[in-house]
Amino acid sequence: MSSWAAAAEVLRAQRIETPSWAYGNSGTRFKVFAQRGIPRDPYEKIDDAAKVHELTGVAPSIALHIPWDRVEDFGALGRYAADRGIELGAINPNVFQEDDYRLGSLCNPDPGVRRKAVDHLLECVEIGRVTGSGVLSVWMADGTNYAGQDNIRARQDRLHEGLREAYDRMPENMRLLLEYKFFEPHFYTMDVPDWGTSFAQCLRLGERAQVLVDTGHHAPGTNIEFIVAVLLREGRLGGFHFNSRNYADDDLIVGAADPFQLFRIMHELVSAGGLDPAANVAFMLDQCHNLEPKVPAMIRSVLNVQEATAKALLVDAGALARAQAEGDVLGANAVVMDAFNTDVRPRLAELREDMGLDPDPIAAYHRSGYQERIEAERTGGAAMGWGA
Ligand code: PSV
Ligand code: MN
Ligand code: MN
Repeated sequence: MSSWAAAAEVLRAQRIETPSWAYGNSGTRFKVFAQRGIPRDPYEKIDDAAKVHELTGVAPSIALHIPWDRVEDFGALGRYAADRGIELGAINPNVFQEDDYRLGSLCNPDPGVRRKAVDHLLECVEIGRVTGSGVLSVWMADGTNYAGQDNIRARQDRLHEGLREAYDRMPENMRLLLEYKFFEPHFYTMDVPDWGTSFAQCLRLGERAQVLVDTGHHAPGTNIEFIVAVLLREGRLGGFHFNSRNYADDDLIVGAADPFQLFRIMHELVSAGGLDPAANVAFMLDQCHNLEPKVPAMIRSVLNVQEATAKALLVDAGALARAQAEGDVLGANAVVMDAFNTDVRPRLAELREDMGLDPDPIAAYHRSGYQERIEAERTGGAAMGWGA
C-alpha cells in the first residue's frame, strides 16, 4: 500500500486497546510513586480509558485484570463502559500474586495449587462471557530458579492440562492468547519463555489458542518482526502487548525506546495483511507509567502506534516487490527507509480533523480540564494494580 487515501482508511479503522492497570499507580520494587487523580476503582479506570478514546478515536476498549478489576456486577461494568463509548476488552487472569504460587500456578507440582489456578482461569472465562470479551490473555510467572528444581517436561504437561480446561470452557467467540517472557520472576527456567513454547502449547490446544507477543519480553537483540512474520504465516499471531524496553521488561511507552523497531513490526503486519479485521490481531498496550501522568502518557502511546502504522502503510509495496525480485538489496532497503523517514504527523493531524477530532490530542487533553477535575475529585485511595 502506498497511497495516503488507502492508508487513511486503514488508520480510521485501527483499534488499540489500553490496559486498566496503566491508569493506576506503579513503580519499581524500590518505590511506587503515588500520583494525584488516580482512579479509585474500575469505573474510574474506564472513565480514563474513555477519555483516551474520545481524544484519539482509535482506543475503544480497555483490558481488565482480575482480581484488580473485580466488581460485583460485570454486566453493569460493561454497560457503564458502553455509556462512555468504549468496550471491555481482554480479560487478564492473575495467577502470580499469592503465596500459594511460590512454585508456580498451572505448572505447580501441587495438584491443589494447580486446581486453584485453573479455577481462577475458569472464573475469568465466565467474566469474559458476561462482558462479551473475545480474549482471555494468559501470562504466568511460572518457572524455576535452579537446575533440578522441578521436571521441565512434567511442568509442560501440567501447563497443557490447565490450559486445556480453560480452553474447553471458552465460548465460541473467545480466544486464548498465551504470552511468553524469557525471564523474571524466575531466572533459570520460565515455563513459557519464548514464542516457540507458546506456539507448541497453542498447537495442542486448538485454533483459538494463539501467541501473544509482548514487545518487552525478549532478550536484547531479538528480531521481533521475524517472530511476527512467522506467527502470522502460521495463523497464530493472537495479538500484541506493546511497550518499549531498553533493558528488560521496562514497560515504557511504546515507540519511545526504539521507534524503528515498532515500524519494522508494523511493516511485517501490513505486508502480511495483519491489519485486516479478518486477521483478528489484537493490538493492546501493556505499560506502566511510573513517572509521567497516566492519561496523557496513554494518549502519547496510542499516537506512537498510529504513527508507526501510518509509516508502514506508506511503504511502496510494488516498488519493494520489484526491488526484491531483482535482488536489489539497497533499493529494497531504500523503499522501506523512505517510508520510515516520512513525517506522517501533519497527515495524521488532518485525518483526525476529518474524523471530527482535535488534530493534537495531547494539547486537547491539557485544555480539557480533565486532569484538574480528577485531581480534585479522586481523593481517598487508589485502585488495585501493580502499585497495590
Ligand atoms: C509481567 O511481566 C507483565 O508485565 C506481563 O507482561 C503481563 O502481561 C502484565 O504483567 C500484566 O499481567
Ligand atoms: Mn504483557
Ligand atoms: Mn511484562
